[in-house]
Amino acid sequence: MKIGIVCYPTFGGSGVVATELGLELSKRGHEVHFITYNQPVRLELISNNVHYHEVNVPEYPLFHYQPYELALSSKLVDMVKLYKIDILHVHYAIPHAYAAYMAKKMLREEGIFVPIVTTLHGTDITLVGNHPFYKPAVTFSINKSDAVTAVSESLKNDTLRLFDIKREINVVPNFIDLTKYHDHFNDCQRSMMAKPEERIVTHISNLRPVKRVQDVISVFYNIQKEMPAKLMLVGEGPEREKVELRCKELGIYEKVVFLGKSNEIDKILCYSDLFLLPSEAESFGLAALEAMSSSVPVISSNAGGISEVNKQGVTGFLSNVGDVDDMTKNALYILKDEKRLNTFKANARAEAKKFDLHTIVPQYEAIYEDTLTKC
Ligand code: GMT
Repeated sequence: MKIGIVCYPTFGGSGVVATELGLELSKRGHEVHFITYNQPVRLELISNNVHYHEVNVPEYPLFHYQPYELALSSKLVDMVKLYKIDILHVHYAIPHAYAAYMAKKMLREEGIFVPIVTTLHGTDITLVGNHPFYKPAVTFSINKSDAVTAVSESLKNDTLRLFDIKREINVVPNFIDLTKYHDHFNDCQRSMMAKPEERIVTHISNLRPVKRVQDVISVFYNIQKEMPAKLMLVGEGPEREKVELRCKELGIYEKVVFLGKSNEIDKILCYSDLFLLPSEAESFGLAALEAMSSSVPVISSNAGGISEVNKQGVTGFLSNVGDVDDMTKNALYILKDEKRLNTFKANARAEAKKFDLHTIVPQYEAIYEDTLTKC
């Protein structure tokens, strides 16, 4: 198949999933066209089967807001015609599903039919899309998609609860390339990051308020009072400054390593002992799955779809949002006993195997085939 993928090309989970999906589809013989405003961060290799088409939005002073949806739908029309793309798979409803629908209508005028698969990722439903300013357009474009998928049961239920959806929503969970996350990395540079007796705790996110990074700091503060420990904070975002300040106030700045945005998540996770994800909302928690693939147990909140990934008492523990004391108690329970820590590590890796890309990607292929047959 010739598949057009639209996504946010940034470090966010939806862009990562879309990119990894496109790369795997190309390996499986499909021709994949990424259509987005920048080269996706995890897209390192452009090959015969993987193409990248940049959406340019010319700046015009009259516009207070540059019309990205217009530029995207025009680009989609051009690329579908030029490369004879069979199907468009858009990740994140806003504004991708809307732009794809407009492209589909324009192409229809020329006798070309291209179906649209929309994958809902989380904040496009729970935070942004639900805003009254966007809701009618989001509802419309989901209903007008030829197939809709959500990355967890929880997100599917949220979508049905918050929007008037007349389409079936298929749950296709996020996936992981297990070969990229080895539990015994050859060049795992633990000794460069911490002393042998220190436990390494890690948090990876876009440091937005929804991630509750302050809870990460509180839990880590409590942990390091009980045992030697280091915190790896990976990612950039609006909370960073406040978090740095708090670390200084608490006197733990020396124990926190701010690693910024990184393309080497696997290397950081290979020396981590525990992953913290206390989010306010999380449709899936791809970062938790990445941690588990590296044999890192997870201490998380029980928001949204996290419980579909992190299994209570098996791969880690889940607490109510904001319950820092419970998270601390659970973290110490795992970290204080070497044997127990190793059991949780092994369980985390075993559970992650359920999300192997070789199991999940064929589910998307089946949806494409089914959609093409039905339309
Ligand atoms: O977590 C974010 O803020 C980024 C966001 C995105 O759109 O990239 O992540 C969402 O999609 C990920 C991939 O499907 C999910 O793993 C995240 O749980 C989801 N984030 C939220 O629901 C807050």
